[in-house]
Amino acid sequence: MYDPKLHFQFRQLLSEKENVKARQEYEAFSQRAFANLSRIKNLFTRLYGNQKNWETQYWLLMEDLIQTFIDRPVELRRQDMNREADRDWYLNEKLVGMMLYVDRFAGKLDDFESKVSYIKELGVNWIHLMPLLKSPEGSNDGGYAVSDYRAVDPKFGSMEELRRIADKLRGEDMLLTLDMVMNHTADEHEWAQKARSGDPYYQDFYYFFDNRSMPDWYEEGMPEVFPQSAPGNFTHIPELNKWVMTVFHNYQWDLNYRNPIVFREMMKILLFLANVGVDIIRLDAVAFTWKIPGSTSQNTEEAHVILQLMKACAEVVAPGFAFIAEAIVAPHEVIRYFGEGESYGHECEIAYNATFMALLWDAVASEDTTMLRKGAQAIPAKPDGTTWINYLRCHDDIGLGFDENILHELGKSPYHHKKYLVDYYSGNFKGSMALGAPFAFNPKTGDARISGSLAALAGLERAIKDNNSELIDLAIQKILMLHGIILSYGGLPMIYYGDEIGMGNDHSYLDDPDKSYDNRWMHRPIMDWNKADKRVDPASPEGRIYKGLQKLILLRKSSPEFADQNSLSIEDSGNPFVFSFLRWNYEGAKTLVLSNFTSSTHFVRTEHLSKLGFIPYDMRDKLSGSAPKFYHDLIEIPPYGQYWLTDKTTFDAFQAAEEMEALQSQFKWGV
Ligand code: OTU
Repeated sequence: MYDPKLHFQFRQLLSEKENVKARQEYEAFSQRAFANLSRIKNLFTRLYGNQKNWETQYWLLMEDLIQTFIDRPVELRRQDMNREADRDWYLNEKLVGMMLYVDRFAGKLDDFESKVSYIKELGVNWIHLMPLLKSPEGSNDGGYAVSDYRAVDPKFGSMEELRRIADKLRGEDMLLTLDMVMNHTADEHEWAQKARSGDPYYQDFYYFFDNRSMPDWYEEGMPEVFPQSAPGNFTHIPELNKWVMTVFHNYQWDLNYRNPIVFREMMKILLFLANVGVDIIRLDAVAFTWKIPGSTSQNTEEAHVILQLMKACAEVVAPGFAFIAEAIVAPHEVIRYFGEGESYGHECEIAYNATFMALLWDAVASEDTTMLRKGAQAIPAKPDGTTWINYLRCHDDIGLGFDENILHELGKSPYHHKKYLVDYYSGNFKGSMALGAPFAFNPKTGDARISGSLAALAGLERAIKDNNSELIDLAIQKILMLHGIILSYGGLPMIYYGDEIGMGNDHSYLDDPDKSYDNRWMHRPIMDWNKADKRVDPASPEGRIYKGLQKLILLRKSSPEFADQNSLSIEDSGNPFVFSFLRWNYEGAKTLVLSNFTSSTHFVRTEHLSKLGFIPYDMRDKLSGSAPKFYHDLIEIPPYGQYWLTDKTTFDAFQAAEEMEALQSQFKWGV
């Protein structure tokens, strides 16, 4: 809707600041603003329209947008204009991510710079640096408790160094992701300290209560995130004799987004990070940002409006800046983070496919893909132009919230099945080779999640300890097969650092009182560079995984049908041990991915391929470069084996692309 007064006032604000030298960029900025102003106003009034000061706050927000645009470096403004014209920049098959902790992976930011070549050698071109903004010295939840959003923690280096790395990555056509911890600050943040010293202005930045009556009401509906290490959702502040809301740890104070000043402050920080040169921001704990007493206080309508408003503002200032929703919630809830109604496709462009990740682990433990197939098929369709992050492991635990209807249908009891998975991955089940551990056991609900590195959960760590070469082979196959899935499935693959060389659990956290209460640290290893050096030895487990993964990445990048055009169909292979899905693009390329989830050989009828329009005996497997193995009218898939099957035309184009890709993957910086 066109609102003449709104446009007039915005023009006024802008003209006071306008810099004639960048006329073209300002023109583009105003056009984007005019296209979005009424939506921004509408979203803002939905959250704050009932407050006395809403109009003042609204105009201050407009000024913030103009100021952050003025502050936006010119290269980024130009990049915005290109990206706006081509939204494919975050959807394409060339993108492969890795997430890592700067300190645990390399040391300081400087040291990290010298390790970028290692990452790039693998084929990764998108890096998620785990939290590195200033955070308290003791417990800080791996940096997810921020005390200053505008400073890099000195233990990593400086903001200047971060900016330099962002520039260098851009020069290498690599993308950068950082976290925006938007639900809470550290109790050492300036706002929290002022609140603690009694300042009511800053107490209003958080959820403060004089007694237990409101907190008790909230508690009725709110689950506990860390029932063992941080029970309850409130913390008593003795010097004030007040209660403050702390959904995560007691040192992470939940921000009160009912206060429009909090929204504005966080919006400015978000755009500040965009201006540092972050391409894709991971918005942490987005499901939690708006609390309603008596409810779970997750996935509230207002939590979505906050994101939609943030997106609308970012679309004006920095349209080449994408959002990842970190919402580890049920599929029908996750899907809402891509935007609904008038904001359809305009909330977060990217979300973690946590359900798919957990289903993969379910299939590994069960040696059966029925649940995986049904569960993945039940994930609702998402808007065009949005995409998933597909991953196997990350710094968090694996949650096991499966669709109970599907479990029932398969004759499984949700309670017993979850218990089976936790026991299996903790190595407490006969025949299990896993070395993980239960995380966040809640005696009240019987709920638990799983910790452990990929190599620990997949049985590699144990097989190496036992020096069992047959089991080592199987575990490596399994690890590559799983990576082959996230690299070909619809979305963006995100590799977890250390997994590329099969790093096992790291128990050193137990000696650190600021970490020992949280066993997620077991799968946040300190990188072992001697182990990484073995990647050049093709006979070592490290070499087999690294080389295998490197090849999978190269082949993904040469397969345009793996770009996410909402072009994924999960099929029934006719064999419960074999997971099957079809990928295609609108230029006619298509690939069928078949994966054997068991330690024995399995077969799929050629009929499965012909039904999908393929001519079975003409098909080629991209992974081996040859035809698949036939046995009469069956295709044979070895233990934990995988095929990327395609027709001859797609295959020929693919081989040409592969050569090109191999040529292009050279590293420029540092020369
Ligand atoms: C996120 O976690 C982070 O990934 C965790 O590392 C942090 O501890 C947490 O936020 C607090 O900042 O909020 O939307 O282990 O899956 O807490 C889900 C549980 C989150 C995590 C969950 C998650």
